[in-house]
Amino acid sequence: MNINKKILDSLKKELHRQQNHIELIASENYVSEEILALSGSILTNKYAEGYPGKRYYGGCLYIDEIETFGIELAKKIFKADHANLQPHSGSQANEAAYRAVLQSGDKIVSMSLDAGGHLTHGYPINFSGNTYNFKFYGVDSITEMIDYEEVERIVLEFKPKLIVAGASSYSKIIDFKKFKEIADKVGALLMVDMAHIAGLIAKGVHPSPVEYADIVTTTTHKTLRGARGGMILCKKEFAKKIDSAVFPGTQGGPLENQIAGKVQALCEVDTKEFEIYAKQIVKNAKAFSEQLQKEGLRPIAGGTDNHLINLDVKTNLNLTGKQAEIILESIGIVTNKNMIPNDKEKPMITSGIRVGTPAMTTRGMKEDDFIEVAKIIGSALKNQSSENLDQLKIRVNQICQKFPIYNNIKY
Ligand code: DSN
Repeated sequence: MNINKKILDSLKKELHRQQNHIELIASENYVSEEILALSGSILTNKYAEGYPGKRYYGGCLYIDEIETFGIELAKKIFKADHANLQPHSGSQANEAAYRAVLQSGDKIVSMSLDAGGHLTHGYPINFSGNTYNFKFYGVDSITEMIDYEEVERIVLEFKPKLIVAGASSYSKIIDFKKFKEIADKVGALLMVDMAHIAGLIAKGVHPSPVEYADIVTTTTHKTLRGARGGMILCKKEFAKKIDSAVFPGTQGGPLENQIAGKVQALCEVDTKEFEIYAKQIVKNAKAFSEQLQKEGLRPIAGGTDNHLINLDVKTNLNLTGKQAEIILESIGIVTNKNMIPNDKEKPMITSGIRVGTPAMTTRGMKEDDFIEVAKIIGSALKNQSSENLDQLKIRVNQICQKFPIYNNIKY
């Protein structure tokens, strides 16, 4: 192997970083070595525009076998009529989903970004906000949870063609049945972006949207712990439209190496071990949230039902999210600053941080370990003296050594 030295140096440092920090970014995870191998496999060489059995290129026999296997597995795991594994990302899955059922200018109701939604759910400078006409719901100012009566009021008034449920930073159960009832009142379609919670849904740890939603989009690399990319599930009647909206509507050649990594992830999801993993993610998040609250960080919506906790660091600790993120990174704990409901700070500053348990649960951490990490976080945010931070850095390092990852990888 003769990897360019500059790239190799950075790769080695990145491996060291991934092994030696506590990863709390709620949307990140550590994939298996099998998935790493497939993502970097010879499948990257192949063009396969089209779908299994109907490709624009020759030589797709084995590519077809892998993609068909994955489609069938995705349908089985999520009890879906149809699956498309080709979206390169969650954003492209959402773009294709909109394109499949909407015309430019059509009306959509979705969750606002500051309440926990996603850029592709209508943010003004994103393609979604530029192309379609969005109206947003937020969260109740007291409970900080979705107020379904308010969603219904907005939907009845705005009469959208599509409702989007799902979020990037919402810690409570989402009632998809309720969303479907609201959609039916105005004859709207329901799309669910389950990117964050797909792995929990796969194992019944969060209620599934699949029976209620016309279209379900997801990424494959968050709680699903697969190769980086997207996937779309839908009802039978939308299958053709979804497939054409992905290719040739919004994409060209599929990344078959990534698709193989998604299929391997689905094989891993389809095991008892993954069910134990998904349940542990939530148990860990609950224990983590309770201890973080004791440390003075205020969990938005009072706690968590899933894998993530959005924390207000302003009210009790008088920090911005940006400051908290920097302090924690200095001791080897990686989080991201995050808007909290009705945040007065700008998106690059924020009053909160978002943390999640999927990655460190993959490394084997249990409730007591997360309680220990919560205490370290509390101490770091309350006492930023260099003596304290140095001590905490040592404790973080001990935790990383106790829960090793990728020890077999040598670059
Ligand atoms: N960037 C992802 C997240 O962190 O939630 C959403 O796409």
